[in-house]
Amino acid sequence: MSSDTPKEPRAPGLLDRRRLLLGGAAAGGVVSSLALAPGLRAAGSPENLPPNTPDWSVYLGEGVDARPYGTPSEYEGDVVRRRVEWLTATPESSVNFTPIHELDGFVTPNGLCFERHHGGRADISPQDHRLMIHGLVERPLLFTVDEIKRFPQENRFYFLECAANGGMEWRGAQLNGVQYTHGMIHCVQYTGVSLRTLLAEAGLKPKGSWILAEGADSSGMTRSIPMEKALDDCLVAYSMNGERLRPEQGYPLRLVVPGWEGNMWVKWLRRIEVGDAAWYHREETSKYTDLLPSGDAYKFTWTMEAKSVITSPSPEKPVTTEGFQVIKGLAWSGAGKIARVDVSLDGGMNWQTAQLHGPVLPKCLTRFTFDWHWDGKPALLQSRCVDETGYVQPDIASLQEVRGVNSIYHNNSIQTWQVNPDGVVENVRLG
Ligand SMILES: Nc1nc2c(c(=O)[nH]1)N[C@H]1C(S)=C(S)[C@@H](COP(=O)(O)O)O[C@H]1N2
Ligand SMILES: [Mo]
Repeated sequence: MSSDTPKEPRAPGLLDRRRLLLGGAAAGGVVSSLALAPGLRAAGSPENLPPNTPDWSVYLGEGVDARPYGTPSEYEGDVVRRRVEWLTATPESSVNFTPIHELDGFVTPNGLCFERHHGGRADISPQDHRLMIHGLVERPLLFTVDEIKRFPQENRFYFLECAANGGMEWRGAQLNGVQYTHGMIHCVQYTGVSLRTLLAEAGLKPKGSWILAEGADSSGMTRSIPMEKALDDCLVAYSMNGERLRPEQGYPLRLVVPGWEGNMWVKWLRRIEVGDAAWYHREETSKYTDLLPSGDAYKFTWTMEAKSVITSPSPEKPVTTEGFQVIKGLAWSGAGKIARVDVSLDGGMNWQTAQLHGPVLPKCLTRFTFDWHWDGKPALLQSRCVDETGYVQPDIASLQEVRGVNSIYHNNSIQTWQVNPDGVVENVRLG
């Protein structure tokens, strides 16, 4: 037996609490001007804490008839989509953002999927909706929604990213929150019928080389898609995450164009016209273009190239204590699977490999984490992903070399978060 005097038992494990920062009254940390997470702000009611017995352990809860359709805990009320008021003139032709800093895993809950509408949300009765397929086909067809559901079914996970995600960040750090810099993205499991099956039903004529997809909303949005993609992996979807599409996401039918910019994923889909190359050039179509420094523009940039971001710590998720932290983030590529994610703690001088949390699926969000011991010193957090084609997520300087600073779309550059000694996290641009 040791003759040593017994020591104070040391708390085992990772979370040995050292200097508590934000929100810790005992900590002596600098209190940030940022809103604290609700859990930290509200100190809670001491009568609910051990050794006392809280009410919920004493009284019966509500019965199973109280909530026929469930909603999140009332204590998660901050986990909502948000919009930036000055960004667009009206809320009908606008966008809101997914709170990606609050989510785990890779699936976006249906009620939190960002919305992008050009003419507001259409609320469509499925009985009053039809999908027409016509143009260069043998048999023009008009489908009811129920008829679409009778076709062989596909179930696949995909991310959808608006090409404008990060568009405000081209010239410099703009929006101090990952919800706003990266939140025009969601990832759900779609159920639907392969577009190839529907086109075969109508009988494609050999000259058909494009499709034009049109929505039934007030913007009547149309997008042209090359036939090769239409016959590859596109879906006409009627469900997301197991339930019917939400009205915001195109109920009762939406086009799914895996890996390609969100604008092509026509919601409230009512018409698909098959055309040839000459037809395509006559047709008024909507597309996003990428302005180049020369004044020329890329007419077609379809694939959403590999991108990643650290979602916590982030401006909304400050570091609250020194010591062990899990850095969490998301990576995705419209070209396939994510192969690797690296994390830098010093603004890109040194990189270490993060852990990927499966399933790692093609054209899908991939969750990564990186274990970090924060010593309380300033840090510059970055993530950089590589996809299965070998494509490496670029830094903003390399993107600007090609695209200049007047672009809006397709900014997939590396994001930097600066962690200050008080734990506050800020969106910064290096260099
Ligand atoms: N009919 C129709 N489809 C549409 C749009 C629209 O305004 N009307 N917006 C497009 C754009 S720009 C994007 S980014 C995605 C957004 O999909 P979401 O609202 O499900 O996030 O839908 C696309 N499909
Ligand atoms: Mo978009």
